[in-house]
Amino acid sequence: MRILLVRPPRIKQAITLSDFMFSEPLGLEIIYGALKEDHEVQIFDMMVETKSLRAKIKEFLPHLVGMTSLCIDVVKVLDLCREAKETDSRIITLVGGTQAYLNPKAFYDEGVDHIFEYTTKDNLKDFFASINKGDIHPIDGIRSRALAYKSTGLRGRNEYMLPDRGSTEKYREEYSYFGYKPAAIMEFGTGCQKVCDFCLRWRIEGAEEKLINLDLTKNDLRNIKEPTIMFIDNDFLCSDEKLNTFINLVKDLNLKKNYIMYGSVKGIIEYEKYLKVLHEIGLKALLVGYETFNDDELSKYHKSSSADDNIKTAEILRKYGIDVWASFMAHPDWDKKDFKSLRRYIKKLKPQITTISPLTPFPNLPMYRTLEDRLLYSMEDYEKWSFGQVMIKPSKISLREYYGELLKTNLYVNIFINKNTEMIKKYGLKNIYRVLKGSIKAVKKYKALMNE
Ligand code: B12
Repeated sequence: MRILLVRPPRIKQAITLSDFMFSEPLGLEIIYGALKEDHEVQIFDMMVETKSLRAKIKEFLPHLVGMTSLCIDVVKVLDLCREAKETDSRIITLVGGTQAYLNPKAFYDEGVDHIFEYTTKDNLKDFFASINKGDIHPIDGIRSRALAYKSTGLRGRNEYMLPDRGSTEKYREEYSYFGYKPAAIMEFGTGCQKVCDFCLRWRIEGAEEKLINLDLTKNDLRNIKEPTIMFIDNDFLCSDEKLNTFINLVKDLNLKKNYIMYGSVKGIIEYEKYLKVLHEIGLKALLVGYETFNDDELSKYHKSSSADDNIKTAEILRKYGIDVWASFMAHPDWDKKDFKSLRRYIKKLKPQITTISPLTPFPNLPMYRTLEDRLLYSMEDYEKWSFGQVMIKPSKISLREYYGELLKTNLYVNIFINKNTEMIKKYGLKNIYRVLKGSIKAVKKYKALMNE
């Protein structure tokens, strides 16, 4: 069979990182790797492509079109599935990805034949056997239109299989991670035991931290040509076993690369003893969720760290020369004084990059129920659920003032606190220009929202 795997384009009106950076479609590379033996497969990355899906279908003539999805992509994915069928009515359409896992119902639509709620080697095999026979029957993890999208009832998780990095060869120069371009992404271990209340990520992968099969990881590391790897693991600093395995692997394979990882405050404090060697072997930056300056909020969010732990973490990372890309969440009950306290707090922490997003109670989270009556948009306004747009009505200041404070704080901390000359030296003028250009787009979107 000829199979076209598609990543939808940037949603221009949504507030997203992709205004200045986007990385490879790892999920599609995994699917490509799993199918390439038996099928003719291509990836069509619409984050990079300028051609339309229609034109690509006319050229490649696929039997099957598979789309990946994130929360903000729903409307676009449905449009593209319909476009595929309009171009050739025989095409079978599939949808997978994070949004299909978290909210498969969003894709119940006449344009979508099968929804992969989760994907494994086994359900892919069963699926293609059933398609070949023309016999659609219930398969774990798959909801089919012909069966009224009914699930078999068995819950499961996505399987990390070996991605085929060559499948995106022609796009790879475009993939970046903040100041690093080109950059690859990969996963070393799944799950997160921290189970923070606001976080979707452990809900996707589970609360148990597990290493991915070491042979698979070795193979994957050998295949990556880019000088920078961003590890998407929820918290890389989570066990002695994981850290020792990683350090030994990098040394054994004699890898000389830059690494970027997510690290929790708790993990950085607990596993400080590894930071010196991690830095020596290439760790350049940790993405740290400090979240807030306020201990009450940290405890309500079920964070296992305090505002003082955040300060301690910043000092530790400074000592080892590891950059901090910090993230914070603005609570909808904040007033101007709270934003001021946050700015003062960030001045103490001095991260190299800071993002401040409004707290987003995604519909799967327990906090959704408690904030539901203050929602500014409905669950079906998919493009708004970007984690960048204010979703809950602020209680102390107007929405306009709230956006104003978010904008002011983001600009203040990134222009005045971050050392911009140091950034140019680290990432080069071209990368700083790219990030700056994207940030200006984001500022414009915020300004438009202020005036809505
Ligand atoms: C890497 C990453 C990115 C990358 C690339 C994502 C991509 N796939 O294109 C970049 C940096 C571009 C990115 C951007 C954003 N991201 Co992001 N990102 C992640 C991260 C850290 C890992 C995702 C990943 O690669 N997982 C590993 C792969 C292997 O899993 P997967 O894609 O689900 O694929 C598996 C299956 O789903 C299946 N599959 C996938 N596609 C398909 C298709 C078919 C046909 C089939 C059969 C199967 C299949 O195959 C794989 C089997 O293992 C997650 C957090 C996390 N740990 O999940 C957040 C996450 C997915 N991102 C999120 C968000 C919100 C965003 C942004 C909107 C943030 C923003 N405001 O900028 C933007 C949107 C970008 C855009 N479209 O404009 C949310 C999504 C929430 C949701 N409900 O969808 C997450 C969960 C983080 C969070 N906030 O909790 N992101």
